[in-house]
Amino acid sequence: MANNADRSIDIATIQMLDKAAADGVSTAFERSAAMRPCPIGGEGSCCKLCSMGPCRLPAPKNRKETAEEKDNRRGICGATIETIAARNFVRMIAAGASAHSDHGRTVAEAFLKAAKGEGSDFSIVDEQKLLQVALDFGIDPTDKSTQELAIAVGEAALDEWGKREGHLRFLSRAPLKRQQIWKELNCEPRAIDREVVECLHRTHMGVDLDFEHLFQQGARAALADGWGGSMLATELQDIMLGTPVPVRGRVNLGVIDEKQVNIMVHGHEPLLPEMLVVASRDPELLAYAKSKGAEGINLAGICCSANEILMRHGISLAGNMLQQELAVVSGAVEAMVVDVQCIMQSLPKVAECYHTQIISTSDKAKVPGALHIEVDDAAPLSAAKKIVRVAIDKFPERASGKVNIPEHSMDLVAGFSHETINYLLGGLFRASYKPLNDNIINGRIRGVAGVVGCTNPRVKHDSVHTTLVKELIANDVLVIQTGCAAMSCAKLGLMTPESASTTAGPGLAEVCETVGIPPVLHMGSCVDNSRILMAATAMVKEGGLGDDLSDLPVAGAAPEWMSEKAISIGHYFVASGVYTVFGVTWPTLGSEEVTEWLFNGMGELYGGRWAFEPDPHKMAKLMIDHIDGKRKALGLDKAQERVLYDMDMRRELEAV
Ligand code: NFS
Ligand code: SF4
Repeated sequence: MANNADRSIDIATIQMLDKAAADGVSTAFERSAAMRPCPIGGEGSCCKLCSMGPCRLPAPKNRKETAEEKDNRRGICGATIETIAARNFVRMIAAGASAHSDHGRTVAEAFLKAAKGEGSDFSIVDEQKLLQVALDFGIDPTDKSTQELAIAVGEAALDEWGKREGHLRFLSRAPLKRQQIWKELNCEPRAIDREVVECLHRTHMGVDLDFEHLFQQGARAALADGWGGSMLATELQDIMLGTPVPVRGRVNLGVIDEKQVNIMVHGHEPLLPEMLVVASRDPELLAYAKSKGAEGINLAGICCSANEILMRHGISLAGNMLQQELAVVSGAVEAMVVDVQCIMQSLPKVAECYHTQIISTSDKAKVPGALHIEVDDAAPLSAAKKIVRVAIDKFPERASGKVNIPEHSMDLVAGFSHETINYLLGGLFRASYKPLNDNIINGRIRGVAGVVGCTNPRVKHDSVHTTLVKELIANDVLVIQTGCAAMSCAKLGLMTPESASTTAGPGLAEVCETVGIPPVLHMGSCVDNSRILMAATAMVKEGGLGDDLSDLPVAGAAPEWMSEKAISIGHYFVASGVYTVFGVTWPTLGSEEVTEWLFNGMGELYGGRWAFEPDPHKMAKLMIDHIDGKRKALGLDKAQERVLYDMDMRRELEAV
């Protein structure tokens, strides 16, 4: 049997993996050890787009192929390895962009209902942001009531998915030079749905057969995600649910409470989770929980649903993607409520071993073996109450002999929206990015890195994220995070302001201590990567760091990525001018030419480029070298030594 300590650096995870083994429960960790990834598909050399194939085109192993051999390496239709690898990649972008954007659409529909007052549980909470979005949309707010403005914004927002003319409205938020680059490359997204559809059309058998031209459409769809679907999701959620401000919370499986009814919310769209927050505090339901012998109702989250309610309410994070099965394995979870994305089909199977009820809630996603309680996205409170009731009814079924909750959990501070960073650094009355820019210019902060994305059992859980991030902050790079990556680092204590003095380099630590922020900032869920775009744009607009996103001393990474959404995110960062490094594996390695284009050629056009490096130390070096290169180009290159995060420093951190 594999040693579970080799599978994760997280004590709570290892403890639950041991329990799963003892309980005879299979987990993704174990299945991943048993499943050898297909090497041909893994490198993007397999095409299954038509029934003349599937065609497999692996390069010869252990030797360089001749030019003639390579030219003959073709699918039945004659497709080259470049076309096949690029088509596969662009389809990943399309799927990822559609996931984020369809989430955005759900939010926009609920937003318009709320604006119209059509029996919605939601209302307009952040009027300042409503006004900002209206102005960015070119809507004149004069003589409009809040309701009229919200309706105008909601209708304009929904048009972004299918309008017939023009380009996405939020593109105008980007620095002018970036907008010019997009225009010259003819990759400005027109309407969100259209770009995804065009990806699928152009990658259909026998359509766009020029790989560089395929990537132009890939960029359009990815930008339609970052500056479209994701940004719309974030902004409309903020207007309806509140823009996050710093909030304390806790993270890891230890937040499951033996004495309470435990409800895990898992998935992505925040509308139902918001209402579960309300329902879990409902006096009637609390009394009902007590009548069943529980002390209360404990709501906690997995994946991005968790990040959303953490950011706005300080609700605890139970864990990241790979911990979803393990929460159930604790034996103390009454219900796991899922909607869309990153839901493992194994959950009902794991739940069979305990008393946990898996509840699916989205009209888009059913899970065999789960109880389906469909939620009307405009009025989810009654569904939320029904769900909480189901969970409470499960409490008496809990078998105490099967309960073993990890003790481990950690404090964190989250809620760093782009607006919050503005206020924190500049003060409420003169909100500004100037202090951040100044500290980058004077070298206290070397640069900024966005470290985002999933967890993946192909690498040691949480270890690539945390090793990379520790090395970055030790080198005075301020780290901003979203998604599952954020939870990996939070679990290690890197998201407390106190951690700055022991983990950050002297310059970064000084800034963090002065402002009272952690060296690693939690910016939210994966659609909230759009907050990172806005923060980077604000840095450009503040001045002193160049006139485009590609001039900034910043870099991005998804060290443990697994989902197609991560590829879409990476591609919109690259197409926005950001150097972006992925770990685990790289899906175009089957074509040297395509890979070379993404890693270098793309940089000449877009100013941003991809890189692949699974080793976190080397990844840190790539990112820091890139940041230093940008500093040099800006004339900010005072010599700085790279600090390697050594064992002593690591022990010191683990001791806190
Ligand atoms: Ni992002 Fe969020 Fe996590 Fe990856 Fe899945 S939860 S949208 S895709 S696994 S970071
Ligand atoms: Fe093979 Fe071409 Fe069909 Fe792909 S599209 S499966 S390469 S024949």
